Amino acid sequence: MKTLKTQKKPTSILFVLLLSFLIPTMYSCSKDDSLLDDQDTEMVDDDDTVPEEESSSAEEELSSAEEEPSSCTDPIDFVFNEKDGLVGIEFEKAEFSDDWTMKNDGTGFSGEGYMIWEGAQQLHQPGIGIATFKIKITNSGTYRFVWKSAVKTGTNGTDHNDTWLRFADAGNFYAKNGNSVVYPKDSGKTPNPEGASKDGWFKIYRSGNDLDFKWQSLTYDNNGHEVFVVFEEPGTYLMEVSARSSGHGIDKFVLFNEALSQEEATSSSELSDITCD
Ligand SMILES: [Ca+2]
Repeated sequence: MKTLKTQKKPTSILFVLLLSFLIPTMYSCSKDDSLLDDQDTEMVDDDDTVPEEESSSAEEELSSAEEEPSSCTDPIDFVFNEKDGLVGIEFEKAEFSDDWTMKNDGTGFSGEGYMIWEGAQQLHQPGIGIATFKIKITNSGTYRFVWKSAVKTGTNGTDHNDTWLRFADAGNFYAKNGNSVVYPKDSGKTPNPEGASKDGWFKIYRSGNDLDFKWQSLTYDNNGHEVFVVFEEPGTYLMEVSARSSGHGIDKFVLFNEALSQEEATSSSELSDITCD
């Protein structure tokens, strides 16, 4: 019995000790929980991990936003997007080789400058010093082509005033003056213009002794025909330019649906959005 008593006594002491420990602990736990809640709330604000996730997703957004333009820095990848029947492109926005040079003297140009051919004249041979523009057409139809160019060599408006142009994959590429319609030589279509034309290329000239930049694109010698291209369905089409006259400076060009006027097309300072392949 004595032994039992002595055995019971430590147990009840332990129980009391346990209770005395548990009660305040339980109380303080619930209190601590609420404190912890408060701390957690604060820690959400201060905790690095949560904002880090936010900042990493923000970084991803930023980098993906940066990727698009950064992957779009090489002119060879540029695709120019037609909108509302209008395409407007600074001519210098292409990949140029050989003897094409960008210049920015004077005030008659827009964008970064204008391109000028400083190599040998190619009066009878298109396809030298080719530059290409990929043009994405959403609104199919017949578009007129006009560029803004200047005579930068000499003082005669009939020299150093032209460059070759071709739309090889469009549904039609022709020039028109009143009822007269002509097609490039070697395109398989007739009639063809007087003056230089070869392998589907038109010679595109400006005329007049007002040598500074102006909007004018004609073909057919001494019988100015305006230039048209037919995009029969939505898609991406290739426009090619190649050197002809040295000293012919080209600043910008527009392609506009025939429902628009040249004035409407050339007075717009809006440039076609550039995307990449
Ligand atoms: Ca320009």
